[in-house]
Amino acid sequence: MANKAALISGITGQDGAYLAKLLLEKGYRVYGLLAHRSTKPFWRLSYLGIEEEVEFVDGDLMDLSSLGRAMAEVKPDEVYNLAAQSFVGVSWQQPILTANVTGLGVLHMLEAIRLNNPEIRFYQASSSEMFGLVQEPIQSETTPFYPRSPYGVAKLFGHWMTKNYRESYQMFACSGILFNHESPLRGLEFVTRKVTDAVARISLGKQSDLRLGNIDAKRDWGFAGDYVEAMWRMLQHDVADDYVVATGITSTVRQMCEIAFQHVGLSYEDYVVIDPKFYRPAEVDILLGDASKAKQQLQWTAKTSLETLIQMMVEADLERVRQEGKNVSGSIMR
Ligand code: NAP
Ligand code: G4F
Repeated sequence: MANKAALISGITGQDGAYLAKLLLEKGYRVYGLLAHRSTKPFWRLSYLGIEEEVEFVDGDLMDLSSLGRAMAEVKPDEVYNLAAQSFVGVSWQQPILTANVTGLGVLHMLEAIRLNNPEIRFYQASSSEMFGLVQEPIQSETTPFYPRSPYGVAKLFGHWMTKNYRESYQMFACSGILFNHESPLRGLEFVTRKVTDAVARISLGKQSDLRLGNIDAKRDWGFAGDYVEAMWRMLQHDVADDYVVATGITSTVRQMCEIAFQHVGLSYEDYVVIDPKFYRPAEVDILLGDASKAKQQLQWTAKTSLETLIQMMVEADLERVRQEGKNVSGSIMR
C-alpha cells in the first residue's frame, strides 16, 4: 500500500513544522499549503532539517477554489488545519481578518474536503482560548465556552463547524482543544518566546529590560513537540471526536519569567518592567486543562515540564543571539 499523504495548512508555523517532522518520520508524504507571501518563511522547517522533504502546494484559507485545487492535486488521506491568525493580542486590531482566516477559513477547508472527497480525515486546531472567562476551574471537553477575544470567538466558529460537518455529513472531523504550547520555534510575539529571547539578549549584554503586560495571567503550558503527537493520534482513532490536550498544571507568566531568568543566573525582578501597552482589552486570567479523555482514548499525555521547556527555549535563544553576531542571516530566525 502506498504511503499515506497528509496536507498541512500552517506548515510554516510552529506546530506545522513539528507535525511535518512527525509525519515524515512515520513515512507519510507531507504536503504543505503555502499562502502567497513576499518572503517564504521556511526557517522553522530548516531548523528541523526537513525543508527539502516537504512538498508545497499553493493555497490560502481565504480562497476556497485554491483549497479545492490543493485537495484535487494532493489527494490527501489526512488534512491538518493549523493555519490561522493565531496571535490573540492582534485579534482586537484585526478582528475581521481574524474572523475570516481563523473562523471562516475552517469552513472553507471543510467545504473543500466535502466537495472533493468526504472520506478525508480532518483535524481542526481549536484552542483553550475558547474557554476564555472560564466557567469551570478545570476545563474539559464538556466545559461551556466563553471566549474573550475576537480570536477566541473565531476559533469557536471553527470548532462548531467541525462538529457540525461531522454530524451532518458523517465526516471524520476532529477538533483538538489545545492549551498553550511552546517551543524554540514559537513566534516572538508570544509571551514565552518574548521572555526567552529577552533573557538571552540581557544575559549577553544586548538588551537592558523586558516590557510585559499582565504577568499574573496563568496558563497551562506544554511543549509543541508533544502536542502534535496528540493531533496525529486523533486521526488514527476509530471514531472522530473532540479532545482537550493539556498538561494539567497552570503557572503564572511571572513564574515562567522566574524560570527563564534563573536559568542564566539572573532575577526577573531586576529586568521586567510592566507596560500597560501590553494589557489586553479583555484578559483570560487562567487556563487549566483536563486531558484525561485524551489519556484514556488516545494514550496521550504531556511529557515535558514547564522548567524543561523554558530552559530548552532559553538555550536555543542564547545560541541564536550568539550566532547573530557572526552571521547576519541569523536575524531571519527571529
Ligand atoms: P503560528 O506559528 O502562528 O502559525 C500559523 C500558520 O498559519 C502560519 O504557517 C501562517 O503562514 C499560516 N496562515 C496564516 N494565514 C493564512 C492563510 N490565510 N492561509 C494559509 N495559511 C495561513 O501558529 P501555531 O502556534 O503553529 O498554531 C497552529 C494552530 O493551532 C493555529 O491555528 C493556532 O491558532 C492553533 N493553536 C495554537 C496554540 C498554541 O499554543 N500554539 C494553542 C491552541 C491552538 P505564514 O507563516 O505565511 O504567515
Ligand atoms: O503568549 P500569549 O500571547 O498567548 P495566549 O494569548 O494565551 O494565546 C496563545 O494560546 C492560545 C491557547 O490558549 C492559542 F490559541 C493562541 O493561538 C496562542 O498560541 O499570552 C499569554 C498570556 C496572556 O495572558 C497575556 O496577556 O501572557 C500575557 N502577557 C503578559 N505580557 C503577554 C505579555 N503576552 C504577550 N504576547 N506579550 C506580552 O508582553
